Amino acid sequence: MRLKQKTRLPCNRVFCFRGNETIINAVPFKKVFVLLLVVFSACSAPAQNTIVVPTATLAPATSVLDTAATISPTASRPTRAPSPTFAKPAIQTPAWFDDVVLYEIFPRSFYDADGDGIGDLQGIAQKLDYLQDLGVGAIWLTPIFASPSYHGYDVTDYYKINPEFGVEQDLIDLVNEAHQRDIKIILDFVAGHSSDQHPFFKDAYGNPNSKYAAWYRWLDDAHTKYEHFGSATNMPKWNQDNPEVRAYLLENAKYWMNTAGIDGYRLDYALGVSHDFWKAFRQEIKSINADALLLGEVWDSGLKIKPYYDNQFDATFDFPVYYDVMGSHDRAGASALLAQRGLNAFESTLRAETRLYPPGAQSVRFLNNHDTLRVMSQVKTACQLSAVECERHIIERAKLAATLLLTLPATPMLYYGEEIGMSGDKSDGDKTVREPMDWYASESGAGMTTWYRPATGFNQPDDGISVAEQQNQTASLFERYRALLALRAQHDALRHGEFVTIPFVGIPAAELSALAAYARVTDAETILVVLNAGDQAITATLDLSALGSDTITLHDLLAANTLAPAPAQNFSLRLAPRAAYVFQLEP
Ligand SMILES: [Ca+2]
Ligand SMILES: [Ca+2]
Repeated sequence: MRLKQKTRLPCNRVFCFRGNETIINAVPFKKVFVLLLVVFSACSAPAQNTIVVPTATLAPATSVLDTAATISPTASRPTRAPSPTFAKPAIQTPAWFDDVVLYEIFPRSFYDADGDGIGDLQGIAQKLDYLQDLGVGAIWLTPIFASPSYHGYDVTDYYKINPEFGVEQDLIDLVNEAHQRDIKIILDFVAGHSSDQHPFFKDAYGNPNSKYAAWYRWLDDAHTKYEHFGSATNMPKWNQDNPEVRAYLLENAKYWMNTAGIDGYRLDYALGVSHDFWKAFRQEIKSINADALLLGEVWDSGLKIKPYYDNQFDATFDFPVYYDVMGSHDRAGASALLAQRGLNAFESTLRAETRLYPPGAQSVRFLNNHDTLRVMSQVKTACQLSAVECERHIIERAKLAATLLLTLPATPMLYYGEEIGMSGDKSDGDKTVREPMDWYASESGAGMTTWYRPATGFNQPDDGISVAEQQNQTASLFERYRALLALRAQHDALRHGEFVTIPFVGIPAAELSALAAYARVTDAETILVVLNAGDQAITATLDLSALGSDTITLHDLLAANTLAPAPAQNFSLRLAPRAAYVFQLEP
């Protein structure tokens, strides 16, 4: 089979696009999200084609764990025209981060090694095999330093591991054991504020003569009123204009790089710290390890995120696409995954980001984190069917969400427990999205954390939501996640491929809003992803002519079956409700 010559549009390491130029140019980057201070998180259709083709009926996607290995290598293909050059200079970012799946751990809730009910660093080390088996390549730990709070975003000693989590050697051991499995570890760094229990703040409070008086930002002469993070008076802001403060924070960040060999930092509430500080931060960290990752939390629009790629961060979290998909971080029922508004809004946002960000800029794709509703709580809908049927629908939609997460450009991130469908809706504060990782059907056993077990909690025994109940169950959400991570690892196109929008043909707008289709394309292979978030099965016709062949044969990577060849320009697919398909084009 010979491919047609393909044209390439601008692309950087993270995002590359081809497709309908009209769509590209008509959609400005429109979304500006107001940063809501979350207290503790410091935190078209082408012309109707009259060719009639047989409809390929898809078998339900069931298991994939054993399918990817049977895929035959793709034949070599003609080389395409080279990419155009760019006026924007590329930034140097750690290549390893393009190839991993990141996993966020809230240490207190993950795994308890010493039986006190509180998750700890030794516990995380004991579950590295679990994470490796899942396919995780990098771990972000939320704050592990001394702090009076359960979440740790208010630090009292940047040089001391929270004794509840362990000691310095535990972190060194964890990093070493992770590295033996080729897993990276990044720590959360809170540069914007300290705890009001930090000894420097205690010394400076109400004491203008304190050695540390100029370390914080006072609002009165008596030094009793001060700037703080959001409404959290227990989080006084550092005065980073003071060179001593800057040196103190930078020395500390370097300390953990040198002492524990960590692989970089997630920079908390980056908006609260000056660009100048972050530039100095980058210089210091990269001087120790040029391959270290600097991942900034810039909870804002693409326009606000852009400046942080100027000699500051390698990567940022993709909040714009997050909001396209999930709708709201603190309100259920707003997600495009519920088919109530256009599912494919993320496509124009991805294009806008490509235009905005410099080549090489990295992003993190995510559906939830410790500050947001859990994705499982976002995909629940009012359901009039039997409890069993309703549950099945929710899990199908969670699998759809997972497929989107793991097939789009950028580095995907899972929030612990997402892979088993833990719920959490912030209805009773942030703790509700930080419940103990549910390892066992009974919710008790080695390593289960117990620090937060309210009667109203989402975790319940024998509800099907636990690692033990889902591991090796081919239809489970956990096994779908594991399969998708494996696909991403095995298929370079899913990690590095161009993003190509695939148009639907002749579908009414009302039905179109529940659908999305896109391809990930390298010279060696093409992966096609088709999503139906609606509650109705639909026969959809796609125009696959952008993929370069006149006739297309698709191999369903999740269901392990091959569809009959059909004309590219008018490819008909029967899509089940709440279903996601990942196809490889047969060469
Ligand atoms: Ca413990
Ligand atoms: Ca459970």
